[in-house]
Amino acid sequence: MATTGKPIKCKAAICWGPNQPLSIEEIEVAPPKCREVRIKIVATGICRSDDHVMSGAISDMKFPVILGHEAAGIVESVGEGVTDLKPGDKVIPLFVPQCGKCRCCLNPESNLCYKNDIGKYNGVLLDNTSRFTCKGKVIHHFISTSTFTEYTVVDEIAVAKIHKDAPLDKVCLIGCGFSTGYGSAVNTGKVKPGSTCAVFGLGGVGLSVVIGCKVAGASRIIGVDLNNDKFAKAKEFGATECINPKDYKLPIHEVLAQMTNDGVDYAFEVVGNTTVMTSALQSSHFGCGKTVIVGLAPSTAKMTFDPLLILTGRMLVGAVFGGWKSKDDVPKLVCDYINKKFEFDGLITHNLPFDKINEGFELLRKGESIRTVLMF
Ligand code: CND
Ligand code: ZN
Ligand code: ZN
Repeated sequence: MATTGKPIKCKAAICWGPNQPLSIEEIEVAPPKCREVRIKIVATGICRSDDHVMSGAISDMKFPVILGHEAAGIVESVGEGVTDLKPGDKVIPLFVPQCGKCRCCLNPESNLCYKNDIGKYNGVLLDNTSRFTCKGKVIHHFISTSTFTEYTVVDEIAVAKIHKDAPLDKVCLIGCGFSTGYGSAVNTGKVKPGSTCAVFGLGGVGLSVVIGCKVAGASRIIGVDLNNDKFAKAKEFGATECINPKDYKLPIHEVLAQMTNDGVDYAFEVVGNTTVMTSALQSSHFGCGKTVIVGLAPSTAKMTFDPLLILTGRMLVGAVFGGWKSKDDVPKLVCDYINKKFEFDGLITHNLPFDKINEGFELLRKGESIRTVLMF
């Protein structure tokens, strides 16, 4: 390609600091170094985790930063030593990398590769530097991905090659929302056929939990949300009932206990609120109920609960990216989507041109969108 080995000037949305809109700027993207890949992003989704950073909920974030972690694109060029990718390949960036060598990568039960940047937020690639500059300033990367830009650079272990027929404007959701929710049900929760599930929070990730519970054969899937507008879509995706805590005087875990003969088999927290996490735990059945934390709480929040809840046999688990081993599993999820094992196009309620990114965040904050996919 004409651009190989040279810096690329392109548009990106910069987050200069918390509590301000993103600003569309011209940036310079350096060529990929050894074992790195430069990608032209084609479509990127807006996830609540990006909004958490913008709202200042993640206190150790480094600014300025290019956010975005749910996307699909095409390889523009590769650095030295990259053998599994070439220019023109369709790819999905991975916010949980897979190095294949660390303790977690070698453990079949774990997917949180040591090379991840979640919770550390160093905001750099593995060589400890950034490939982005704007107005003479270095701009940080975000959780190994940074997709709110026309071009990004990622480490080879943080990008997966996908099927050449994959529609990028849809499968971008496999980069986070869909896979995180779906995997939380089928991998982390290991939902069993005939079971009863409760899903707290019916956004893009929560609805993907609903899809996972349904594929796993759950017989009851109860959606819980403060916004009644989310219920129609939840039922389309497989929720058998939906309830709004505002409609009840009783605490929601007592309502669920009455509905389910003392509690659900699986409860999923997909809001990012520690009070809701405790409610989810309380809604699960003693002796056998399992609660899965999917939501990202503010960095200073603490969850409190009576340990007797655990002593009496409830399980509390959690995972990032639905427990998937990203580099291995993302290509398979894309094939499963192409082969119609599941359907999630309905999660995309809005498409906007990239320049309207702030409008996309407003739609999410007002509860009007599920997923907005930005197109370049
Ligand atoms: P989104 O904001 O679309 O959905 C959250 C839903 O929760 C909305 O429908 C709200 O109305 C609802 N809600 C808010 N408060 C309550 C409450 N008290 N009780 C019940 N429902 C409530 O968010 P999303 O679907 O994009 O993301 C959901 C969470 O998942 C969020 O915390 C995000 O940061 C997290 C997440 C986790 C991971 C991971 O790897 N584990 C990856 N991406 C996002
Ligand atoms: Zn996400
Ligand atoms: Zn690893």
